[in-house]
Amino acid sequence: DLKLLEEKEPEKKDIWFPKHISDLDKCTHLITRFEPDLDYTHPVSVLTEGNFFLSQRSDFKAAFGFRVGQAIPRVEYTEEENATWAHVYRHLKDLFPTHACKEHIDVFKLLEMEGGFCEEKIPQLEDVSNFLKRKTGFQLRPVAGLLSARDFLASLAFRTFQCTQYVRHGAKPDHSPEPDCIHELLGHVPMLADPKFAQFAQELGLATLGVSDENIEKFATLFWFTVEFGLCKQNGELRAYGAGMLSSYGELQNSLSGAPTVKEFDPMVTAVQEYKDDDFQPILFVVESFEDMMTKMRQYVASIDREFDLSYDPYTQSVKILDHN
Ligand code: HBI
Ligand code: FE
Repeated sequence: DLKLLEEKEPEKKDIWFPKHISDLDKCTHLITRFEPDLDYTHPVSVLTEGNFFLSQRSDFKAAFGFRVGQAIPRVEYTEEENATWAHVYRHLKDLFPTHACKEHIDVFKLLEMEGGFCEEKIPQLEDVSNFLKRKTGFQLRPVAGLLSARDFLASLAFRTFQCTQYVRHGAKPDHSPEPDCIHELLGHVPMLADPKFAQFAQELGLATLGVSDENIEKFATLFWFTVEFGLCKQNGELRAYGAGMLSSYGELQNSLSGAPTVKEFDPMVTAVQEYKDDDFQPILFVVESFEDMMTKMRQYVASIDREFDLSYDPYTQSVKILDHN
């Protein structure tokens, strides 16, 4: 049976993937209707059809022209945008002490002391990126929208987080149909400033380099149920560490309400769990600890038949391919 044979093929070396951090300039494949070569001088009404939340024209230009190593251009957010941020920030801060994991709570305090976080204004990505670099070596890179899972995951291998810079529309402050900077800043950034979590995110990224589309989909699903919607156990209680929860009042409250079915994280099972993103998550996975999550993920990664091994060299910010036939 041809299909079965194909499925057993080990991962080949001929799928292109970034080898050096500067190769991330080529990992900008958007899966929205926005393409880098699209003329962004088109009237906003054309570009934003079905994307009502897109309001910052300048951010798109910044993201399209961005090259590794450049400073992230500063954005002048409107009063309305800052008000949207303040609304979300205020409400979530009430829930964090009882719902967020310890790591998120600890880093959030630091972000307010030294990372430029405050209720009144949306922090600038450049300042936040510099904060992250000091904590874990992660950095932000501006991106114009939803990227392909392959490109998005590959950037994690280089401790780079592709981060949107625009803000959801103020008419629906509690909901964003696609990631916006409120989601990235309140949900992802605090976790990426935690050393153990940063290590997990990078290893997940490294595991995806050069794998088949089928495996990319599995890793994207693992990403979904960990980085986006993961729960952990701390002091005998459930706590949220997933950015999709930590950046949404409704989702965060719902996640610990008893409503979702909570299953034990098991990469083999989790990787093929179906999910949707149009309502509160009905199924969540819980990890015993970040160490436990890492151990299980490493076992899963080892089970994937990639034709080569990789090692990451932090001095040169590049990956080396180690052949093992
Ligand atoms: N692109 N900009 C951006 N932000 C994300 O959070 C994101 C993405 N592309 C894919 C993705 N997340 C995940 O759903 C997984 O497919 C990796
Ligand atoms: Fe996200």
